Amino acid sequence: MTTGTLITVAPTGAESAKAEVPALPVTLDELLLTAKECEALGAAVIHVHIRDDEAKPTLDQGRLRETVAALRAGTDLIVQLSSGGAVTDPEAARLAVLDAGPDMASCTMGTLNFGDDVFLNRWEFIVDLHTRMQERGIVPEYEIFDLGHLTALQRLLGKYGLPAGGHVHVDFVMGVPGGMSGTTSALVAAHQALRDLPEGTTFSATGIGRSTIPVMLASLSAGGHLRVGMEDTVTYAKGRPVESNMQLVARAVGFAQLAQRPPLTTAEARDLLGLPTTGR
Ligand code: KMH
Ligand code: ZN
Repeated sequence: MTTGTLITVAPTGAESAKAEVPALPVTLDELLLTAKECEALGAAVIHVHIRDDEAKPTLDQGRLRETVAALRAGTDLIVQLSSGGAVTDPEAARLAVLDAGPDMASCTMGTLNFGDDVFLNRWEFIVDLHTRMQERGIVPEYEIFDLGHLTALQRLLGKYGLPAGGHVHVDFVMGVPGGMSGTTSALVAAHQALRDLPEGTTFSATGIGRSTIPVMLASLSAGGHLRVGMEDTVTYAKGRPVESNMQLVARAVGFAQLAQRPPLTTAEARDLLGLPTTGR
């Protein structure tokens, strides 16, 4: 049965510079305001990267904890911290993200070229992330940048068991130079490959840059969920910079409603993802 649509907002990311994208939320106040407004529009999950006082990406433990606490106090959103960080972040700092006690954390399922950089995700590192999340009751979102990442996920679950909560949720991140393309045919291929994962596995999809709209439409039509936000897209339409994350969430909500799959509430999203009914 097709359900409503889980909408995740990824408001900041690690790649865009505040100087080039002034609307990017980089301070805790900006992030919290964005979170509240996106929740009011229909987002249920927030995928969080944080910045330092110079607006540079950071995995500072104090800031991460403060951010989780502020989002919990100010919203009902499911808080998903990025364990991917920036391509320059060391593995130890990426693992330590879990110490901030989020509801969820991302877990990228393999190494890939990432534009001109390399996003390194060694097998042993993936195993560490997965098993530590199991031990701590943190629900992973497995980030799938390429088809082979689904094969790696099948291997991971076969060897180390299901994630906390017992439900498997993946996110297809499409259109990164070095990963799968942001096209309907790539989404169909990834969707078909889910057959090899546990029954009931759910997926979201996001298309980087101009692939955002084709990926959204393809995901909705295939029964998938949506991730949108300025981490992935800073241009709303040709020649029009994104004004705010709310603009992107509002568009996703409109598309979901057109598909007669309205946004899931945070309570419904918790149920779907195998999270406890209320936050920590
Ligand atoms: N910033 C990318 C290198 C994640 O959040 O887990 C990694 C990324 C994936 O954004
Ligand atoms: Zn991210």
